Amino acid sequence: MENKRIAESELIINSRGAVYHLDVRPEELAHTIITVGDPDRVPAVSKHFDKVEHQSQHREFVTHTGYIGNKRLSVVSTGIGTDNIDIVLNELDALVNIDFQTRLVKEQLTSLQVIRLGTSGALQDGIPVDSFVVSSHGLGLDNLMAYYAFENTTEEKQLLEAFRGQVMLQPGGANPCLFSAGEDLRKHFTDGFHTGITVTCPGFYAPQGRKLRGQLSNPNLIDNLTGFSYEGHRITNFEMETSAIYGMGRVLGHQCLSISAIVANRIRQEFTKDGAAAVEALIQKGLGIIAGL
Ligand code: R1P
Ligand code: URA
Repeated sequence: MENKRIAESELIINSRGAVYHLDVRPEELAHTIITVGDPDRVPAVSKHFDKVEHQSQHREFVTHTGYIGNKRLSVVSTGIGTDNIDIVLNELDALVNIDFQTRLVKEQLTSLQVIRLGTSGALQDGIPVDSFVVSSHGLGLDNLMAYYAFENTTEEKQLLEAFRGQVMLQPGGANPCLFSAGEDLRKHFTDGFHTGITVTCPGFYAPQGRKLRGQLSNPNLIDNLTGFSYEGHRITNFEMETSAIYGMGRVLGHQCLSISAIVANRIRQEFTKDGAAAVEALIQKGLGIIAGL
């Protein structure tokens, strides 16, 4: 493919030489990156660093870069939703794979490690609040990935076909997509984690089967998702970013993993008594593994 200069309108670099939305310069980013939804969770992660060498904030995107021992890490907040993941993953990729001087894609590409430490709602009775789930796959009920060209593996195609056969979505609704986790990362996160397919939704209320005053177009959504089963795979949880992180990782060539603290169990209709403690426990357990990667 021709390596064409990327115009100023397509990749926006500010007066500091930093990528527009994140306000981060290439040298300010580590190659192992923790993403969190909540900007306030960035200092909750970086307080465990031995040293913080960079801090920036623009809109909901807060970045801290530093070290645990010799391991250089960045923690970046994404805000909520897959539309934000489109921005964050493209800009993280640009920071390592596009030369900001020439605006050309680099000859030698870098594959980042991207690990989401988030919160989520469980869809199985046996996954209690305050436990942790590693997403074996992200199944998107939004439409971000419809805008990108990508290849699915045979296993992903089989899972998607089984999902389409078993789970009735409302007519004219989502065209589901599915991507697996980065296997090189996932193999490190087994002990003390539940594992399963994570459904990524384009909203928190009706898109996750929550009914307050608005009537649901698909009242059976939760039952259908909980009952899904294919060759030992089941759907474990709901949240709002994982499928886009995995999908963009596939498109751009990065290793991605999503891990969630379960703050709600939708089957038991229970909510954690201390969400901050659940997230802090996930951060500590996650960093213990990530620092050794
Ligand atoms: C909704 O409350 C938010 O919480 C979950 C969802 O994915 C969504 O972003 O993750 P975070 O706690 O990481 O933001
Ligand atoms: N985040 C979500 O998106 N859903 C939940 O139920 C809990 C956290």
